Amino acid sequence: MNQQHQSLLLLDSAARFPPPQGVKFSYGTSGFRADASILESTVFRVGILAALRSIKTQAVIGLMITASHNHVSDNGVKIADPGGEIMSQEWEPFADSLANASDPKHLLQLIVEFVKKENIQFEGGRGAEVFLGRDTRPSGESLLEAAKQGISSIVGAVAVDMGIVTTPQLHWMVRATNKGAKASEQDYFDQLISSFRCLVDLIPQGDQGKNQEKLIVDAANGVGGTKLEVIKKSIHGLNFEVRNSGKEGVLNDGVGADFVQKEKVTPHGFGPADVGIRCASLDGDADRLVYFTALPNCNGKIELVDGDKILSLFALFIKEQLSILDEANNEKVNNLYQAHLGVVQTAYANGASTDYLKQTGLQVVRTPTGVKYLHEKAADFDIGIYFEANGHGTILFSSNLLTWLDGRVNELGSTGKGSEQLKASLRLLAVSKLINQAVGDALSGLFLVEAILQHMGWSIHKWNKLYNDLPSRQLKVKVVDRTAVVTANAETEVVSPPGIQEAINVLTAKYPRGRCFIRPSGTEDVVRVYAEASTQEAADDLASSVAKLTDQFLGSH
Ligand code: NG1
Ligand code: ZN
Repeated sequence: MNQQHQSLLLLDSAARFPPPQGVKFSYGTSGFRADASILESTVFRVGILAALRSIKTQAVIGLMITASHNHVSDNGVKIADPGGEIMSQEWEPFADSLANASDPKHLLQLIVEFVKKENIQFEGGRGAEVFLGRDTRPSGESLLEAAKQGISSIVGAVAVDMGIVTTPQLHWMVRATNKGAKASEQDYFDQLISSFRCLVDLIPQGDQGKNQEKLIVDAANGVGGTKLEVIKKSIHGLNFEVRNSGKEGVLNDGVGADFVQKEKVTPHGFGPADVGIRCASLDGDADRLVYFTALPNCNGKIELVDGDKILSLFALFIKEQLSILDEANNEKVNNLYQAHLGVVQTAYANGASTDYLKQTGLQVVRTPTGVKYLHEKAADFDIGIYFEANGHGTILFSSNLLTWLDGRVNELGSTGKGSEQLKASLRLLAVSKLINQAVGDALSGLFLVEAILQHMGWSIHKWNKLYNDLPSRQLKVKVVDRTAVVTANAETEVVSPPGIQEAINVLTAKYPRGRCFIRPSGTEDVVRVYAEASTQEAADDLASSVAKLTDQFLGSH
């Protein structure tokens, strides 16, 4: 390639996307997020980054335009790596410096240096290919155009527009394409529907068809609603209704998983007629899922079934299947495989859920907040289940285990023996196909929850009684510089500024079952305070006194 031509192309296109003055962008917990009106230059530059990453990895890369559960006037952009997982942290500093480069010349210089440092080879290999997706935000259209311009300012790079998709769909498409599998949206739907069917067909005789009461899904007026309507046309064995599907009503405004989880009240569009019914909420880009049921005579108050409880349900089901296989292991010594099952949580997981999981004998690991940490840790297990309390999570299966399960199915299927083991193997394989292996996915999570509830013959009430959540409270504190808060030990301890952790400890010790921590948000310019205790009043009290403390130490605006 002609280097001069490439440089001129970059300079020329970058000049059309000047960065806003006085704004500092940071590739946070989930990419860049800001008010949509100031994001064009950032999205353009992430387009360049995506193309470079595609050349470097010699694979298809994803670029998703979404601000998830945030306000409709916000938007954001993030990258999906070749396996569909979120972008490697190694490239985050480059993303930050690209987004903050002051002018085209500076931008070009950064790119030239980085290409050299990373030894990105423009010649010889395949050209860059980037899949683009966006959620339903009106600003998505022009930001998508900016991304396309960024991509095409790398010579030979190709952008493929996947249209309006959920975040997990785009990640799934990238992963499937790079694995050489079928990767269209219809293929995604087909895989989801057929693996759900498989799980329902494997429900023990007698329990089939139980728990068939209607499910109502609040789709946050986002992209998940439209997709669910499509699935509804072809899925059997599930009776559900979609509300807040986005035809009217504002995205994430009084609706959706984030609202329901934080406010603990029913979303708009739900009323007294829905009391007691099993309900689910997605967030705006359908990568978070929570369940709830409205309480009688309580003005919209709900019983919340959060990500921790979804995790617990998944863990129980998988553990049950593994113990069926373990029994077989005991009989057939020559076919041993000790599958290592682990669950991964963050400090936001309700303390009662962690206790419960440990009591059932599961290995529980804690990581800092952020999908990148959870996902990475979960990948260490044969089956790693991770969830954030807010409803983002999935189950990862190791390829070793999947190969072993395939072998079991072939063997057991041909001898016709061991039908329980055969069923358990088939169930695990179906879960691995149903649940998104790239990233947390509200749609696949929802169908797995529904299949397991049918399998167990459980109502949402029975499920919710697995354990009782400890009351908790989350607060945000605006400070001058949130990066002044430095944490350790999976964000449960503050190491800087000095003295604050000791003060938090003193306050926390006053409350029975008290637990409290603060950390800088990766997606908002705030410090978050989390507190839990044996009563709601105590949790509220603890949270507000630690918020005050944070304000004293870090100074408010
Ligand atoms: P930050 O803003 O870093 O707390 C929030 C969520 C994360 C994760 C990201 C991505 C909480 C407390 N934090 O991150 O769990 O979901 O957004 O959207 O819910
Ligand atoms: Zn989301």
